Amino acid sequence: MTPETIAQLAEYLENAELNAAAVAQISIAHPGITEADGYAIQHEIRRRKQARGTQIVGMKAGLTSRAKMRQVGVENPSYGFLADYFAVADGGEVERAKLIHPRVEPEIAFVLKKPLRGPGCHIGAVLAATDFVMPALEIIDSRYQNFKFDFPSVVADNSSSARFVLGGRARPVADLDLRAMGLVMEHNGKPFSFGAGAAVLGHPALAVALVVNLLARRDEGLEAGTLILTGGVTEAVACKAGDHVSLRMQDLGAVSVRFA
Ligand code: OOG
Ligand code: MG
Repeated sequence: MTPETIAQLAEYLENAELNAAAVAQISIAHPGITEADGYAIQHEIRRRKQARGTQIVGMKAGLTSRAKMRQVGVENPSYGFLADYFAVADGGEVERAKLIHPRVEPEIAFVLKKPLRGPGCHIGAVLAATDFVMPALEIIDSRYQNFKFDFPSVVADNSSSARFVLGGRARPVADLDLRAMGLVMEHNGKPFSFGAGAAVLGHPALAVALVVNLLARRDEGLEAGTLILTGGVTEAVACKAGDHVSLRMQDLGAVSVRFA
C-alpha cells in the first residue's frame, strides 16, 4: 500500500472510532491488504492521536486464547495500543452511546518495572521485567459492521481496542501460578464465563513476549512502567446501556464496570 492509502485508511478507521459509526471492512475495497499494511495503518492511527496530545499508556495482545479466536473466526494473535482516554476507573461507567457494539472480556494485566526489547524476548525475560499483575476488563468495539473482520482489517483497527478497566490487587508474579489462576466473569450478576490463565497461549507472560517480539519488527520496545493487557481469557460478552460486568480473579480480587 502507498503511504497515501495508509493515511487515508487510518483517517477512515479513526473517524469511525471517534464518531462511533461502524464502517465497511477495509479488505473489501483493498482485497490485497497484508498484515504489514494493517500494522502500518494502526501505527498511523497512533501517530495521529499522539500528534493531538494523546498519551499512549500501554499495549495489548489480542486473540491469544482459543475462545477468542473461535468467537471472531481469526486464528492469529495481534497487538494494539492503549491510549490515555481508554482508561475507566474500577466500578466506573462507560458511555454506551460513545461506542458502536461494545463487548467486555476478562484479562490479566502486566505492568513492567524494566524495559523489554525483542527479537528473542522469552517468558523468563518477561517475568524478570514484571513489576506486578492485576485483573482487567477490556472493552473492545470493532469499528466494522457486525463485528466482522479478517486479520489485516482487525490489526488496522487497533485490534478493536476501546476502553479498559484495571482493579483488584496488584501482586508480584513470583507469588502466583498464572497458568492455574482461575477467574469468573459475571454479566448482570450472572456467571457468564470461566477460565484460567493457561488459556492465554499456555501462560499469559507469553502474550507479553509476543507483543515485544512483534514490536521488534518495527524496531520498538516497551519501556519500564508500560501496561500490557495479555488478551481475553474467555469469549467476550456483548453489552447494552444499563449492563454491569464484574470479574473475580483468584488471589487478585475483583474489577467491574457499568454501561450508562
Ligand atoms: C479483536 C481484539 C481481540 C483480545 O483480547 O482477544 C482482543 C476482537 O476480538 O475484536 O482484544
Ligand atoms: Mg482484549
